[in-house]
Amino acid sequence: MNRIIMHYDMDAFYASIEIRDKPHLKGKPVIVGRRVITTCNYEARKFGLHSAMSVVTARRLCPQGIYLPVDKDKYIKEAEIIQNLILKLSDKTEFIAFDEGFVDISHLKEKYPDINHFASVFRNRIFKHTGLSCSVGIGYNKLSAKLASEVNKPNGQFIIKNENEFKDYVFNKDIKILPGVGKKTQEILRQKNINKVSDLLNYSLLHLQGLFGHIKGQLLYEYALGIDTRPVKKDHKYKSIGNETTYSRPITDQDFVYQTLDDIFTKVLKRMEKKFYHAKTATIKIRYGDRQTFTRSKSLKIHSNNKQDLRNLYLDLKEQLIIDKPVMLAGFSLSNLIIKKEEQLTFESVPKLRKKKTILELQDKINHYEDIF
Ligand code: TTP
Ligand code: MG
Repeated sequence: MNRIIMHYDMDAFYASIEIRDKPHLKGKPVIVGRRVITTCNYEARKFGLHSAMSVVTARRLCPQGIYLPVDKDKYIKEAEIIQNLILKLSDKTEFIAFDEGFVDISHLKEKYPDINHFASVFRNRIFKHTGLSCSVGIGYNKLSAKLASEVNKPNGQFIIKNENEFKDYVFNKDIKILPGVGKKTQEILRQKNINKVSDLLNYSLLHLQGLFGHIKGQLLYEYALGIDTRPVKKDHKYKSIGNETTYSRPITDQDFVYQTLDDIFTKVLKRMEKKFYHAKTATIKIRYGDRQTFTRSKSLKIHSNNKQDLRNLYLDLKEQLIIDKPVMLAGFSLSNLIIKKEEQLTFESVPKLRKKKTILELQDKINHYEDIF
């Protein structure tokens, strides 16, 4: 393999954290989410439960399940621990979700000639540090790595070494296995009798481009052949810091909604400070009872961590809110973030800051790979 790419994905991430912290839940169906399921463990999935299902339906299918609220702050902290561990292995990492990412491990070829062994070492190491299991796929590009990590999920690993192995594993699978093939694309493909990945190759590149446009048509054609030249992008920046509250009943009291937003704003600001972030853009979001969503964003000219700047931005957005019907959800976020650490350092504050190494700081600092893996 020229490139060796690993894709990792934590198993039933939020639910696994809850079970780790409440060991008496082990072996029971555990569901995380309030109105809809955010995630559930594999025991709960046996009852047909899955993310995005309403909790009302879930309770009907699995009344004996343990239903827990979402504790996002806790999960974010856990994600940071995992990401920091992975950054010790390679800084060529791309975190595509809280619990999932690609790592270019080509440089480890000599140290770990047996890739299967490496995958076990990696998974054991994550488990040792966090008490959580993950699934790993290793491939010759991002596509093969991502598909490989699904094969033996949960708590498993799989390797796709080259295009021939890709063909063996992927050709007979349903087209929905390919990234970018959502419901709409599937509909168009199935009308053309393209159901399996190999069926895509009954059509020419030009034909697929005619159906899906130049870029997507080419992508589908290449994916079907196992070709994927996308690099692992080093993008460790959190895209935003924010929070949303979903009410258990529709709220008509405007002041109550304002209070929720004020609370969220205060918390967001605290997290910003903790991480030495400077933000440029603020976004406010309301979802009404009729599922209509109202969002407004506003940006500063330059990044800032000045509380008053950010508060003014927030107040401007709050003024634009129209609360003329019941509200189901209220949210606020700061995005367009950068990290700046030129805060006045006193001698006393230095050791304290050192402890607060974040992913972003590590990204800048790691120029050698620790020998922990
Ligand atoms: P996933 O990796 O999609 O799911 P998972 O880790 O729970 O389960 P799996 O074993 O299949 O990987 O998502 C990671 C976490 O992100 C998940 O624990 C909950 C959260 N999440 C959401 O907040 N919203 C969503 O729509 C989904 C799918 C997940
Ligand atoms: Mg996962």
